[in-house]
Amino acid sequence: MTEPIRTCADHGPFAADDGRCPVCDARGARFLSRDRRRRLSKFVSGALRHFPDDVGLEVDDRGWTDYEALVDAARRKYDWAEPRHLAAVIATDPKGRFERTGGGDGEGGRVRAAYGHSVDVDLEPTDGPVPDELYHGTAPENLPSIREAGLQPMARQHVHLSGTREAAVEVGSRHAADPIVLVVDAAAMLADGHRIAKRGRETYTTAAVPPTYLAVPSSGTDR
Ligand code: HQG
Repeated sequence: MTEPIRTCADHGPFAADDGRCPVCDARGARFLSRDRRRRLSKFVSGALRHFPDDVGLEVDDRGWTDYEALVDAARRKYDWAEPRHLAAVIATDPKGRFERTGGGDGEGGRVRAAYGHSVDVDLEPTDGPVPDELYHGTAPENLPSIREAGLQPMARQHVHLSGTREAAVEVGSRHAADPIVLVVDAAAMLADGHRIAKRGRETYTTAAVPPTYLAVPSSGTDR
């Protein structure tokens, strides 16, 4: 569940379920409601991953866009959106969805989505450690096709995998009330020369997962 963003006088914006600054434990002041945080985050994700052109952004081949241009685009969409709100949404994202370079609290620098793109970008490889086992949450109705073709990127550029079962259940529940978790033999994929990159805090991407690396339940109820 998305927490509202609060701000600490000494340590700036944070999101925590107890409303207390993770650094000094002071009670934070209200900064951005849960609903506005969710709306801004969805807008930024969509703009950077899927429809930069539609909102007047230019994304380079590494996925970066001008931070100020993103602020302008957000303000065109939501008249209440201030630069400091956008900065806080980016900085406190729980999944590390966004990367920002340069610039400070409200201004300057560049920003990109760490993963999830459907637009054609070429993110540099990462050398973060990859666990031996990864997970993918999906809808039961996708199983026959996944058994046949493996995991395909579908509308995105890459297949997205999770580091934990719990995270995969959450991803899958975007697609179905009764999601299925598939186990991916990441160690075998790497040993065979497939590339897997860690992106954001808990997401791993790869070009595709052939069926041989997948443990797929035999039916939707067999979990
Ligand atoms: C399925 C979120 C039939 C696949 C998440 C999934 C993730 C197949 C759907 C990120 C298939 C695509 C991406 C095949 C794959 N036959 N169905 N051969 N291969 N599929 O939304 O992984 O919160 O594009 O199982 O956390 O659900 O937005 O991918 O159900 O990291 O930051 O096709 O988005 O991140 O759906 O989610 P999606 P996803 P954020």
